[in-house]
Amino acid sequence: MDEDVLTTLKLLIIGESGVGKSSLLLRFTDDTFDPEQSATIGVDFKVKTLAIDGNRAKLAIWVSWS
Ligand SMILES: Nc1nc2c(ncn2[C@@H]2O[C@H](COP(=O)(O)OP(=O)(O)O)[C@@H](O)[C@H]2O)c(=O)[nH]1
Ligand SMILES: [Mg+2]
Repeated sequence: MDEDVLTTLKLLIIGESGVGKSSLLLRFTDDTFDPEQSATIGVDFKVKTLAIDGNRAKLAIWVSWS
């Protein structure tokens, strides 16, 4: 629930194409890896909420290229 969230942080993962940005994001948010994931279908945005010392922080994570 959003009212329980202490803060929302926006993160941007930047790097050259094919270095594993989308895979890193998918592993972090869903703990999965899809070896068939194509560049066009690749995940570019995910939200994950973490609990740290009893505080909930919402992470909004984008992927872009340099
Ligand atoms: N072996 C291996 N392949 C990976 C790993 N991470 C990503 N890949 C592969 O590297 C390619 C590029 O990954 P992708 O996440 O699409 O990179 P992006 O273009 O930076 O988003 C894909 O074929 C992935 O399956 C990894 O940790 N190990
Ligand atoms: Mg990608």
